[in-house]
Amino acid sequence: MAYADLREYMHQLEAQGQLTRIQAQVDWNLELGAIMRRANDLRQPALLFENIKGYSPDYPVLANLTGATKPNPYGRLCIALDLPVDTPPLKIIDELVQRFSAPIKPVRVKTGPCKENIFHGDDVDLLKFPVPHLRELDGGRYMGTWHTDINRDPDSGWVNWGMYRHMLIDRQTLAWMANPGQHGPGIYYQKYEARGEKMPIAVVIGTDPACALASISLVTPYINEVEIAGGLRKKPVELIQCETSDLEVPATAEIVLEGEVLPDDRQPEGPFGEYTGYCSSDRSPRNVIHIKCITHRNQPVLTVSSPGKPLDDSTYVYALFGSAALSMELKKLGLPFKSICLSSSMMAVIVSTSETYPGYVHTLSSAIWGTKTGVYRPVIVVVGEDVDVTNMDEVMWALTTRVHPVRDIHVKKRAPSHAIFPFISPEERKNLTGAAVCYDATFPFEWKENKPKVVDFQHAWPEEIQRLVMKRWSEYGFKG
Ligand SMILES: Cc1cc2nc3c(=O)[nH]c(=O)nc-3n(C[C@H](O)[C@H](O)[C@H](O)COP(=O)(O)O)c2cc1C
Ligand SMILES: [Mn+2]
Repeated sequence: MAYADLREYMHQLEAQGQLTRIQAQVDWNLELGAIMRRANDLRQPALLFENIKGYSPDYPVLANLTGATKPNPYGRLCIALDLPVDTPPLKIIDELVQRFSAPIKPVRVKTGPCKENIFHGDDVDLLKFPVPHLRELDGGRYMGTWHTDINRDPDSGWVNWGMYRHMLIDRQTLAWMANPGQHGPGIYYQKYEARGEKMPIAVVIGTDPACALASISLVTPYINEVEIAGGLRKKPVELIQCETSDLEVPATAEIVLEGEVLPDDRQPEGPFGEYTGYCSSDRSPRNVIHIKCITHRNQPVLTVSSPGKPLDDSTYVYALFGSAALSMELKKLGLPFKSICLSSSMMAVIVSTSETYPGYVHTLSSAIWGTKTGVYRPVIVVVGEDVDVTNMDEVMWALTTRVHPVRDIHVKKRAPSHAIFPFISPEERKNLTGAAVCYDATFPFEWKENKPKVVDFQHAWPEEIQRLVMKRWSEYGFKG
């Protein structure tokens, strides 16, 4: 079932006991963020803040949309994707691969609820929305934390959707954390700024879940994420034209900010809590979006997420999308592997495979580091096919029992580094050089039949005994 808009998803969450309405008055300054984090840590439902200090109830905030649930942390993501709430992560990754492989083109509409209110020029006021200051460490109020940034490659038909954080600078200006390796920023730096031109951009907040999720899908360049969103929801996204540019936005969005990024225009942005679980990047001059026009629905719902230490409310979900994208890239290269999963903090890639030739682990890890999704993953762990890449107990067991400290730790010096990596030195942070490591947690190829034998139910008894025991399980008196 495709959700027509954010509100349908909200209603579905509520119907499944996955939405809490908070009617008590809450301060947007730190209190809201603290409630979000604690509710997430306690695996509480998504939160609809209906009474924010200094704001009318007509301006609610929806938080923890994909926050961790129990017992399956991915329960709300499952609802967003219309999957059974107990779908395990590897099944979700498989489903994502299938839906990414079946993109659906959008359709155009002439009218839509996102145009219920339209403000131009001096009437543009971002402060009319209850934008939260989430954590004390954050450099300001963040208005883009669960949204879609839309920009167009001027030389081709490519329209990119990405989610890049925005700090509020003033009532008409947002900062833009535009990391050069990302697609939207890449289009800007390589095309618009290089030519001294300003770039139209639309910041779309509060869409049906597929649109926000497509914006973090990590798919390869020249793919229009709007088609990925169509594939995710199994129905075309309805797009409507912006008021001040030829960009198109989802017609049912809650809030649309239409703006421009000017060349060589920077203002201080950050710091902000990040997916690594730390606040590592400095306050630095970053790109700026000048908002020319706001359109919004009546009673617009502002969506908010708060990245941080795993499991946070959003980036551990982002890891599954990265896993699906990476899996597709390795399959395209014809490299055999069983499963792949980015760890929840996105710093590690865990991949299971059986070695097809001596040194295959190097082929696989080099290929991962050669993709956009893999380039900034400083840790790769290669495990045998018997290890579940999503089960950290099993991964740790393989790491501590199969990695020979001298033979199996392969360090890549001066690997590309992201400014937000917590472990790099101040010098490395300046140069954006760091290091990466591949842990080969497989036994050497040449050991062949002499590999140590695993002692668990599947490996330590003959199959007929396993079958017999499973068949007679209830006869022994077991209930589960
Ligand atoms: C909550 C959240 C915040 C994010 N913020 C940023 C950001 O500020 N800058 C950035 O480059 N990527 C950020 N990302 C990651 C990108 O959205 C993600 O890499 C996406 O694939 C980018 O789109 P692109 O591949 O089309 O560039 C964020 C992801 C999430 C889930
Ligand atoms: Mn992209």
